[in-house]
Amino acid sequence: MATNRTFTMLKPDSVEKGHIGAILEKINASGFRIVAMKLTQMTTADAEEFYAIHNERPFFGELVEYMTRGPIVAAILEKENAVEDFRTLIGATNPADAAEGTIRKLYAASIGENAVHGSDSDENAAIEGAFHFSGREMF
Ligand code: IDP
Ligand code: MG
Repeated sequence: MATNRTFTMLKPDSVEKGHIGAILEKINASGFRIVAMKLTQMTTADAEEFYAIHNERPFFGELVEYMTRGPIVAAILEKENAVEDFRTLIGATNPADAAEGTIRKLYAASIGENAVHGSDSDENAAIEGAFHFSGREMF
């Protein structure tokens, strides 16, 4: 059953470039309610666990390095059809392939440094949300 929730991270490049406000504005304007949110920094162990599914990929080391180099904004978002609609809002993994007006088209530099994360299923949204937040931090 769809939970109507998804999980996102505004990745270190978005925080470094001062894009937090603009990206959150776009998320709110697209009808998502913020259920939980915090500025935090992932440790190497955190990033290795969060992205464990990619640990055999050639870019894994680069990905862990990137995701731990500075703070991120982690958030749980709520909207009808949240997972799919948020993936549409962020655009393709590679910003070169992302549709006009999507967050990655607007703010991502490359396939590696691509500004935002969005969960790819309801199941992963629940796992990823629970990775970053306790029940008491959700509204
Ligand atoms: P997604 O974030 O659009 O779901 P995934 O394929 O799940 O994309 O990859 C997770 C993250 O790993 C991407 O968002 C990106 O930061 C990084 N990544 C994916 N493919 C590459 C690549 O070919 N080179 C470098 N980094 C990559
Ligand atoms: Mg993914």
